[in-house]
This record gives sequence, C-alpha cells and structure tokens, in this order.
Amino acid sequence: MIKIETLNNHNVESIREDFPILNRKVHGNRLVYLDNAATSQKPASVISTINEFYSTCNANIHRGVYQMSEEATGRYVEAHRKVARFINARSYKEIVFVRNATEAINLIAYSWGRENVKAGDIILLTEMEHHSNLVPWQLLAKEQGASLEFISVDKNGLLDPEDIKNRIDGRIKLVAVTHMSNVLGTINPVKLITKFAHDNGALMLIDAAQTVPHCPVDVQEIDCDFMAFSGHKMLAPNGIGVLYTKREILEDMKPFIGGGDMILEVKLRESKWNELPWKFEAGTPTIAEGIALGKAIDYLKDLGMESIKSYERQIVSYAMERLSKIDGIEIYGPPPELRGGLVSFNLADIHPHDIATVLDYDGIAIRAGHQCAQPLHERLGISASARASFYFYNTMEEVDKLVNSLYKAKNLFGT
Ligand code: C6P
Repeated sequence: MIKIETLNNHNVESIREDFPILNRKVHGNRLVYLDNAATSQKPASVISTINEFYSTCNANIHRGVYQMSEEATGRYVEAHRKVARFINARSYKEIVFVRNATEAINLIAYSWGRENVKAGDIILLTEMEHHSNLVPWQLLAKEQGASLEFISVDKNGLLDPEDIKNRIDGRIKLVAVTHMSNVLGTINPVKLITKFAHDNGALMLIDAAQTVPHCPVDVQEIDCDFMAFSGHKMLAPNGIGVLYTKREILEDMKPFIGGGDMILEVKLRESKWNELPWKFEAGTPTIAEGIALGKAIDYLKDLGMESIKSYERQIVSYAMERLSKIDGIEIYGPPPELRGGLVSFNLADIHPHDIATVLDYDGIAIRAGHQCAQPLHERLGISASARASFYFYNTMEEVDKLVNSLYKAKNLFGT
C-alpha cells in the first residue's frame, strides 16, 4: 500500500472530512465510493451554500427591484463569472447555464445545428462517444439529411491519428469529440483535432464532462467553439451544467427555448432577445444550484487543478498496476500516462453486474453495464464492463479494498 499523498498541501485524510457522505456505511462497511465519473460527492461547503441561499437570500433573479432579488441576481451572475475564469473564457457572456452536459449538447444541436447543418453535410464524431454526444447528432442528421462519420478507436483505446488526417473533407460542418472517454479513460488531443476542424472550415464541440472536474481546461488555448460539462461531476449539485460557446457564434444563434427572462421586448407577434448569456436561459433557472457551482469551483481552485490531475494519475497508475495482476482480468484503454482517473475492466466470465453486487456488499460503489457508450462496447466486442472511477478524495487503501473484493468475487464464482 502506497502512502497517501497531499494535494497542494492539503492532506487527503483532511480533505475527506469535508465530504460528510464518506463517513457513511454500506452493508456495515465504510463507503468506498468509486463511481465518480457518474457523479461526484459534495463537500460540506457546497451543501451548506444551498441551505444558506434558501435560508437567507431566496428570491427570483433579474426581476425584482428589491434588495434580496438584487443579491440573488448578483450571486448568480458571479457564478457565471467564476465558471468563465475557471475555463478561461473571454467573458461570462460565453457561459450559458443549462441542466447538464447532455442539455448543453442538445442546445447546440437544436439551435446552431438546425441553422448550419444541411443536406449532404457531415458531422464527424468518434467511436468512443457517450450517448449524449451521439444521439443529438443522430437526430439532427436524420432531420437535415446530413450524415455522421466516426474517427476510429485503435486497439489501445486511442483515436487513430492517421484516421483523423484522412478525414479532410470540405463537407464536414462540425467535429464533436469527447475530451476524455468515460469508459477507456483516454484523454484525446482536442487541441490538435480543433485545428484540424478549423483547417477544414468546421466548428469544434468538446464534450468535457470528464475533464473539467479533473484537470485544467483552457478554452482559449484549445480554441474550441463549444464546450459542454456538468456541475454534478465537479462537486456541485444536480441540475446545473455549462455550455461554453464563443461569443460571436452565440450572438448569431437563435434561442433554443423561448419564454420569460430570455427576452428584451415582447410584442404580440414578435420579440427581441435579451443579451448574452440570458438569451439562452429561458424561465426561472436553477439559481441556488448555479451559486453552489460557483462554490464548488472555489473548492477545486483551492486544491489546484494540476494537483488534482497528478494525484488522480497516481491513483489510477496504482490501480492499474494492482488490477493487472489479477488472473483473468481484461483492462480497457491506454496506459495511465494517457488517461484520466478511471479504469474499466472485465473479470473472467463474471458479469459486471455480479462484480458490482459483490463489491457493494463490501461497501464499494462502482459502475457496471454499457456505461452509456454502447457503440464503444460493441467496438470492444463486449456488451458490458465494470468501471472504477476516482476523485481526489479517494485513497490508495481504497484501491486495495477494491482489489481484495475482486479476489473475493473470483473465489465466489470459482473462476
Ligand atoms: N457519464 C457515466 O457514468 P450528464 O448526464 O448530462 O450529466 O452527462 C452526460 C455525459 C456526457 N459525456 C460524457 C463523456 C459523460 O461521461 C457523461 C456522463 C456518466 O459515465 C453518466 S452516464
């Protein structure tokens, strides 16, 4: 067992004290939460922000001229500013709050896609996309008479650079790629792919649901046009997500949902749209959740995104080293230096659901199934996998518990 590290001078043991849920027991055992790619746990500061907002400041925003509404509005706008600084957007006007990454991608497919993708055009994706970065494009392509093409995944779980180069085609209107696969852990060269997209006259969308919570992300450096991610995977509550879009593109886009708050002026037969980003935030938004996302960002910044990234790399390296010694295990995806903090595997012929059930009795939570990436599983020649995904509050001892429990599963199933 390796000694627990520190993150930016924060000891992981003391970090864990910030997360009340990590003290709970499951089937009599201390919870070992290894399903962070599905959703992260929440620190006390985020939980209490929700409580504090409803106890002291609850009012609708952008409407009231009374003090509390102005306070709520100011805090909600500030949360947009915090997100903008966190991913280095030029302005908070490029930050639209949505429910989650899925909604962010759908917003682009409906608003930008229906105006800009026409019959005969191509949307270029990869074989490793989460359903959220696939199904919206299937819907759009069918409606507009466009087609989908896919950059292939090689046997190491990487995007094939040759395949990317061979795709040069003026009919490509959009390239939409995951920054990190939620199954393989592969971190994709999104800056390079963005350049490739722009050289072809296409726009670039990045599904950053699995990277913004775990490593530094700089939208200006990457130069992508759109980026989507979810608050709940980065310490914030459910129901708050982010769509980043370059301002000039957002200015040109039609609203996705019409109604209150997204308008400047309404007449019986026509309306004028509100300024950015409110033009894309119709109706009363998730105000407390947005403010709590700002608090989650404060927490992450305090730890430091570089520190989080390197700590998770240590954990995943240790996990892969230990897991690879289990007889009959098959691990998917690239080596630790090319991936983020998760590892998917199959163990002999035990169904992943059975593995997850055995682990659950030891208090260990992992994900099992197709992980919302059925085409990738098909590409790998499997129908399901088990996945352990880490965050900065996980420890090397928890990896040891995972490995011990997997040996137990092997014994139980006689493999
Ligand atoms: N993946 C997982 O267990 P939402 O549900 O909208 O917050 O996030 C969707 C999404 C989009 N892209 C990627 C790469 C993702 O991993 C996810 C969510 C979770 O892998 C839940 S299926």
